[in-house]
Amino acid sequence: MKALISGITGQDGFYLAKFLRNKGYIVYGLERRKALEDQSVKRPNDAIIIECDITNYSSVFNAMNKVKPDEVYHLAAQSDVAHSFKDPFQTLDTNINGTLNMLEAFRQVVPNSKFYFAGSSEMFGEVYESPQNEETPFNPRSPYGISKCAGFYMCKNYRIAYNLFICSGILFNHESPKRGKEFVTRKITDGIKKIKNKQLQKISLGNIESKRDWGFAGDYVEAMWLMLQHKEPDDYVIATNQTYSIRDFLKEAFRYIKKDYEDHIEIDQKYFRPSDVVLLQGDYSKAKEKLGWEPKTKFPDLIKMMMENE
Ligand code: NDP
Ligand code: GDR
Repeated sequence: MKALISGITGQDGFYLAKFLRNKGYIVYGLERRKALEDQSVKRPNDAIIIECDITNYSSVFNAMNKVKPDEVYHLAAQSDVAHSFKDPFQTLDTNINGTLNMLEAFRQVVPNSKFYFAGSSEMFGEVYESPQNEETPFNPRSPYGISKCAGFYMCKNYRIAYNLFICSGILFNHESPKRGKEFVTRKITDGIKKIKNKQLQKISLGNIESKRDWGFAGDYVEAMWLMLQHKEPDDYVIATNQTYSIRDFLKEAFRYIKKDYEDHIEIDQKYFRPSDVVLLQGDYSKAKEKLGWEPKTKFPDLIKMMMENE
């Protein structure tokens, strides 16, 4: 079996490539060109890399045609919600046109294969109900959330119109030691390491009252794969059904250096978003029932894993 992953250099690409290699897949990954080789890139060394920018259709078509994958995992995106307010144009271009390029190349080259799209709990935005499930209406609150809604509906339309095997995962926040430092959990664990090493006095943060449903990336990539093994293509919420504030995360993480978080953080307006998502909590019952998937890693275990890595 051949799998093609876009976004192989990201957190999920790392865990998914490892997971699929362990299942015996030949794994190909799309990577856009970088001027300088970045030593910190987390690319797994067991994937075959193809240079491709997903915003360029001919580049995506050529990659699809070269690999002719059995399964496509479309993870590449401008995934930083805060950044999406600063550069909505690039966010929409990458996340909407990039997804359309992937879908169209898939339809043209390997219409009998299977396609996974990385949807997001940010599509629920200002939530209409809690917990959120597959029936909860979307109400996005950022250019990023809007771009993921567009990708989600495009996938659904390709599935229905052309009878293709396309699934969207509506994944809630998932973290790991590989999480980018622009996201709040890794920013905190990295900051705590620096405080311990006396390289930093205080971590500057924005809204620490917002609540997220945090899981472990390693658990969530299995759900992506399971969706493509099911007999019918469908969309699934992947979450833990537990929600915690950033403040809860701070309290738990600071225990590892036996310090009070309140002495080591400062609130800076520059980290507040023009509009933020207040609360997310995902009901993963459908994934449990149809895919037999459940999260394995609990909130304190996730923080332990991230702190021990730091
Ligand atoms: P990351 O930000 O860690 O990785 C994003 C990946 O997309 C990187 O490999 C990046 O490459 C690549 N990429 C961005 N733009 C392009 C482009 N134009 N051409 C080719 N590649 C590009 O994200 P995650 O691994 O955390 O998330 C994976 C996917 O899941 C994303 O779509 C994200 O939006 C979505 N998601 C993530 C959740 C989470 O909590 N982690 C939750 C829900 C959805 P480069 O290294 O060059 O920047
Ligand atoms: P999110 O993750 O926006 O949920 O998107 P992020 O970690 O960026 O923010 C979570 C919450 O923390 C608040 N916050 C801060 N966030 C950041 N990044 N930096 C700070 O200093 C800070 N202070 C407070 C934010 O306001 C927010 O409320 C992630 C991404 O992986 C998306 O790609 C994915 O789709 C969603 O999760 C589900």
